[in-house]
Amino acid sequence: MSHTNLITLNRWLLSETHKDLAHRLEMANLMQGIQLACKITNNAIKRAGFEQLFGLAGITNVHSEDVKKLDIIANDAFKMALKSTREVFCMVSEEEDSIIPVPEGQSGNFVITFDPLDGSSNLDCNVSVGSIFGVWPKISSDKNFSEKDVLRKGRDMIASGYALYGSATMLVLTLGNGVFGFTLDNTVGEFILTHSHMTIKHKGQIYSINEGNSVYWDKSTQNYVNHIKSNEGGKTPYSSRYIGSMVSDVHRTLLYGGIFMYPADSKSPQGKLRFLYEVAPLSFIVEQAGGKSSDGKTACLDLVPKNIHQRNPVFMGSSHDVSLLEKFHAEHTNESHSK
Ligand code: AHM
Ligand code: MG
Repeated sequence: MSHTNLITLNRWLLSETHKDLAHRLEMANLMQGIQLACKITNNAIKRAGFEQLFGLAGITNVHSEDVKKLDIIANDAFKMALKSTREVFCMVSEEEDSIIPVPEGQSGNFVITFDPLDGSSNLDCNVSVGSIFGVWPKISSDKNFSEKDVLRKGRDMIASGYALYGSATMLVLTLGNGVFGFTLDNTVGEFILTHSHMTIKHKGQIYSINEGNSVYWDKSTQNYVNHIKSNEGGKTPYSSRYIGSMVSDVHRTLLYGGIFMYPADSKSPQGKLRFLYEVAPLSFIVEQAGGKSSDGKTACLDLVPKNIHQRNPVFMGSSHDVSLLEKFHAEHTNESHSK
């Protein structure tokens, strides 16, 4: 083993000095649950070929998407590992129709939203996928949760992060005080701090969007993408990279800079990605790394969802790139108003 600085995620959580001890203990305990769910999911993915875990489960979810066997394994792992921490008040999962209750006597102070296995269309061909989570403090003072505990601004989040099941397994996390990346060392079964204070470049050179949808895009998205691809005035055209797993595309954007986009278009008028467990948690990470995340006009963290599975258009990444995209959107809006 050749680590020079062995800080495990557990130790790092307990030494987060900007919070009081009680909060640190609650958060460390909650994160134990999240780490455990990520390790179970990681193992299931790595062993899927031997244990017939690839393929469909034969049911559809609330979004009318085909559910894969691994989606169910990951969802159960998150629900069980989180409930058993006794720190969770209620949960929202991409895979469940309604808010998930926690039995009385086992409930705690945090509201958790998660996408247990994001990018699952990529699973069967061995392309990187991930898990995403957001953490909010509960609002209801009594034992029963209500929608007001979950239909809230992204800015109310106190932690968020993702696990990336790639060539290495990583957990990237913010507690509102910067972004930190931990890599799973399989030899000891621990997430070890490998990426301190992750920051995103002010301007990148990569754009990431499903270009197959370009016939459905509005003029502002079309003009913006044409602009960054052009070599007018001697500028270097941006490179295109699109994995189709949001966690992987956002992780690359965080490390290399650029912009990740899933716009609204005439086929998906609200975009595709869901606010509570995809857009908001990753927007928190990107902002904490010094980048920007916007729906084209408003910072995503300032949006308030109307239902738990609400979708939102999203543009996130280097602040220069996202600001320029917003300019194209504003010009397009002004043009359509003046017609
Ligand atoms: P999923 O949570 O059901 O896997 O769907 C979300 C995924 C994102 O990871 C990714 O950015 C997007 O869907 C890709 O969608 P598309 O295939 O339309 O480009
Ligand atoms: Mg998803």
